[in-house]
Amino acid sequence: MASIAPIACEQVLTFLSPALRHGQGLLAKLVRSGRLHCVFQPLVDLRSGNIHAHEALIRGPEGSACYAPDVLLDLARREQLLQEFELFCAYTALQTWGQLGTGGRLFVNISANALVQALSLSSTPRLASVVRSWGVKARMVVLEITEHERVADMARLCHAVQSVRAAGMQLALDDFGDGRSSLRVWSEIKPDFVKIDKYFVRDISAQSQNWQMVQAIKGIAQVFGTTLIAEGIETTADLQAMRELEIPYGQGWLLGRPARHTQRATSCNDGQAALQLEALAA
Ligand SMILES: [Ca+2]
Repeated sequence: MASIAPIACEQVLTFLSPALRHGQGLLAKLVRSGRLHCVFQPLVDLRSGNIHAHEALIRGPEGSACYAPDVLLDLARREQLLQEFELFCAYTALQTWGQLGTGGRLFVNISANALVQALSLSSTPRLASVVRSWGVKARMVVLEITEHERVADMARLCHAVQSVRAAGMQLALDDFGDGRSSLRVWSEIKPDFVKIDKYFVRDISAQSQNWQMVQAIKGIAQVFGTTLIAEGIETTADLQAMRELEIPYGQGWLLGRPARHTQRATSCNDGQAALQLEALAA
């Protein structure tokens, strides 16, 4: 499948800053050339084996040094385009999802600061109508809040969160427990989902302390009424542990790698291909 067509890229760029539209750095040029694309990684219901949603991830040109998202984010920082680039990635994810037409739930990454900026650039009704115009239902969108930097203004973030909910979208807190995703943000924005950082999930059966940490996170989730998602499930032992801990959703290479198309994951039920693509047609 081709990358985002240049004409579609133009549509996304009209929402963004002149700095990204006219910048002369490598990242700004990559963005304008339409050479970035999205891949989608499944999030799986660990009880039923159905695919619950996909997370959109940005990628640079294949085979280039700019393929990995961390490299792209570093370039964006150096060109002082970080928040603009994040918004470009979020819009690109939504637009690509609309083009795919699978209709399932989509998790889209965005930092707290970029979210605040997005809602200062565009009103909530306008954002909602743009998402609709790309063929994506707002109620099928979950914004994953990341914290690349400490949240500068919690009051503005809470206001932005209210706007997101008013537009019909849900919220998730990304990478909880990695040191950048804080309990304060959890308690302030009360996300629908919290993603437990892979640090606590990988090889958990050999790490009794991590087992206790995940149990503690479950306790917090019960207080706030939050649904948990385990990141980084890479082995059947990790999967078994998450099921024993009754974590409802999971993500990781065992369950499905990022791909340009939505896909069937194969390892949820001990190797049986039990995942149902019909789950995408929510
Ligand atoms: Ca994420």
